[in-house]
Amino acid sequence: MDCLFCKIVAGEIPAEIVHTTDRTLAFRDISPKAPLHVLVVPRDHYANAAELAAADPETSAALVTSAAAVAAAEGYADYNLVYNTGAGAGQTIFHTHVHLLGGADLTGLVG
Ligand code: DGP
Repeated sequence: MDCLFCKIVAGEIPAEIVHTTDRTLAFRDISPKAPLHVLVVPRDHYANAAELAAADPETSAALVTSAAAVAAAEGYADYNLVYNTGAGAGQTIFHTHVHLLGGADLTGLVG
């Protein structure tokens, strides 16, 4: 399978990795949309967040706890987590990932 994030997990493509667990990898987005913009991915390949949650709820939860650990380490008490699901919603990489955004003002969008 030709998957960019599987290659980052495997160390075949470089990324600025900021946090790892046995289930997850977190690295900075190549095109940051906020002062803090990190992607947290499962080591195993699932196309989207719902597929991951159905197949492996522990790893699904681990994405959130990993994101919280990164936010805390980077000094962000407040942050947003975004899962794009489907091309129409802006998903471009079909290896599930959560966007951790800190310092972005999304309050007018969803709050
Ligand atoms: P999405 O649109 O939700 O599928 O988000 C994919 C994100 O992946 C997007 O914000 C840009 C980021 N991205 C794409 N290619 C690379 C890459 O090679 N390295 C890193 N670190 N991020 C990438």
